[in-house]
Amino acid sequence: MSRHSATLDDVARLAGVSLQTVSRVLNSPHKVAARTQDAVHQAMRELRYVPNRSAQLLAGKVLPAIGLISASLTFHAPSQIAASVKKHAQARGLDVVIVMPDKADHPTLQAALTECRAQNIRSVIINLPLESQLAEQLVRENADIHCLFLDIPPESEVTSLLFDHRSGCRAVIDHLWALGHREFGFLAGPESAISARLRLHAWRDALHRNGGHQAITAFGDWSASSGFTRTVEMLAKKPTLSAMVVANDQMALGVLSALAHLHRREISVTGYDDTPDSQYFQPALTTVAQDFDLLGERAVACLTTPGQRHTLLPTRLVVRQSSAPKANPTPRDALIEQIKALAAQL
Ligand code: IPT
Repeated sequence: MSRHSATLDDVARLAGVSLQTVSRVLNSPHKVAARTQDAVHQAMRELRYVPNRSAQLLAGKVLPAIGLISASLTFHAPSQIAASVKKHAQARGLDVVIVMPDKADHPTLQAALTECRAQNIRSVIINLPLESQLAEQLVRENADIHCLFLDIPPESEVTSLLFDHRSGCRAVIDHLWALGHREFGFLAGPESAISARLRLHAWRDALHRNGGHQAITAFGDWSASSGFTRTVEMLAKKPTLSAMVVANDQMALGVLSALAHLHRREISVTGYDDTPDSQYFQPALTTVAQDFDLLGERAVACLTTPGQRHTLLPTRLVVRQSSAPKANPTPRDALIEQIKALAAQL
């Protein structure tokens, strides 16, 4: 039997639609009903249809691909998000071109969008922390590209898909408060990151709402090593703190390690993200879950079938062993801690 490659005609015949519909599914899926898109993708999978990208590019066609302009994939959350976007795009017959800029300023982002345009991509997910003004400027200057933003202030006037940080942050503080904690260490993400800022403000709000005001703040860079270093510094400054509220699980990993080194395992720790590894931290991490698989699915759906402008996804507190009732120190313990703190300052 001869093994000829399936053509778009074959796909149309199997899906029971016209050739024009197939081409619309590939080039402007938002104009086609979701059921028809599914039938066409199903036929493509069955026939193992492979588009000839070079011919499409030469013909100046918009490719069945989306762009993902992402924060560094060395971080757990953006890499989970990229994996999810890839999975859900693939299920819709779409390729994903990932651009990972080293900066998030206007020229760098404009260059990333120009690169997408050069590859005939007209739908792009942007998972980089951007101020509203910059996001709005990019949308104005690239009207031919449909941009969806994942890390911008909620009030921005552009299409966004964000997690509800307020409920997650409040749940963490209320949980620790109910366990008797009153002296907090807030370990925020980098000051330039929108999500870090939002989380810090929401923790402070929730703390004040409970009538508390005892918190010291430090800023990490999302990495485990910054979690380790900041914890040592924060405890030297305030040895009596009993709970560390951390802006992501990766930094929380470093916090747990520092507390083990300092023999301060009685201090409660909470993270943020609930990446799949977090339940295997020692102790298993209490954290705020952001469902990155759902985020990827909704992001791809939003680009192929545009709907509402601002979507807020829920967050959920996951309680594990790293948060516990505040330990009541014996006077002797308290004295030892004071001596250690003094020694650390020498
Ligand atoms: C955000 C993560 O919560 C955080 O852990 C860090 O990885 C950051 O991304 C990197 O940019 S999630 C983002 C969609 C706000």
